[in-house]
Amino acid sequence: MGNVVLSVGIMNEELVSKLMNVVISYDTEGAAKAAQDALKAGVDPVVAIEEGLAKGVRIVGEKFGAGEVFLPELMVAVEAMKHAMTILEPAIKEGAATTKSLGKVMIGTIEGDIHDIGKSLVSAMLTVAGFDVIDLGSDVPVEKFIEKTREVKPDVIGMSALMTTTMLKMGEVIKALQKEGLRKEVKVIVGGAPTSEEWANKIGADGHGGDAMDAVEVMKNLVGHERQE
Ligand code: B1M
Repeated sequence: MGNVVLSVGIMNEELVSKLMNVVISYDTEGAAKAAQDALKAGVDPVVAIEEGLAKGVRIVGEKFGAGEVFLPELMVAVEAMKHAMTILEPAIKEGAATTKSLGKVMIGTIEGDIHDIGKSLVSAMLTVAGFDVIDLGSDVPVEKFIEKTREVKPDVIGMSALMTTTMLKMGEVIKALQKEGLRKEVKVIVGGAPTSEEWANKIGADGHGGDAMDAVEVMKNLVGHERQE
């Protein structure tokens, strides 16, 4: 019995590695099949994304940062990831909670920044957890966050930034919320690779999410809904 469990575990590990490898090897054609195989074998789609696809894209990203690969290659790696995501993301959303909404979250990647993969994963996980999510997309101007806050009246605003240059805009949104008298009505959480707990404190945000799972827990705490299990 123990052996059976172990072999299933190993098979899953192989399928997750396969997902990392389709990205690293720019295999856009094999990506959807690798995602389907993983789902068929019962791999959690969030694990498939975080431990497979995202790991692969970060490895290519490191090579890009080191000048070993160039933007067109990074873009093909992203394309492979996105092919697989079209299979995995709906599988995440199938598990969405149908009970009473935990609250309204408005989320977007900050102005000047087009990185939206992590933000979309956070959106999907929040939907699954039972939040109503208004996703503003990427490259969202400071003014749009303000305008939409007035219109949508979210409980929480989530901002994502992947670049050290664009993360500065997060502070501008918070200042603008203060200036417009909206800050007290809404909680603010920030996330994305260059951000941190310290950064969140520095700019006066209410919380920081390290990854998609963490973001869900932080949001639940912010709106006063601890997980009831
Ligand atoms: Co770009 N890029 N990129 N890129 N890219 C980075 C960020 C970089 C670190 C790569 C590097 O140099 N090593 C670097 C930034 C350097 C810096 O800031 N100092 C960089 C650069 C420089 C650029 C360009 C400027 C390159 C160029 O044009 N010369 C350009 C930027 C254009 C722009 O935005 N104006 C650019 C373009 C691109 C692509 C288009 C090719 C593509 C983006 C495609 C897309 O998103 N649609 C891309 C990619 C893929 C990356 C890397 C490789 C991977 C990002 C990613 O998708 N990760 C990235 C390197 C890296 O991050 N290591 C890099 C997978 C994703 C699941 O993880 O986004 O971290 P992540 O999200 C996580 C957490 O961060 C967290 O949860 C998510 C899930 O666990 N999280 C939140 C994210 N948002 C959150 C919000 C929350 C809570 C948690 O609450 C609200």
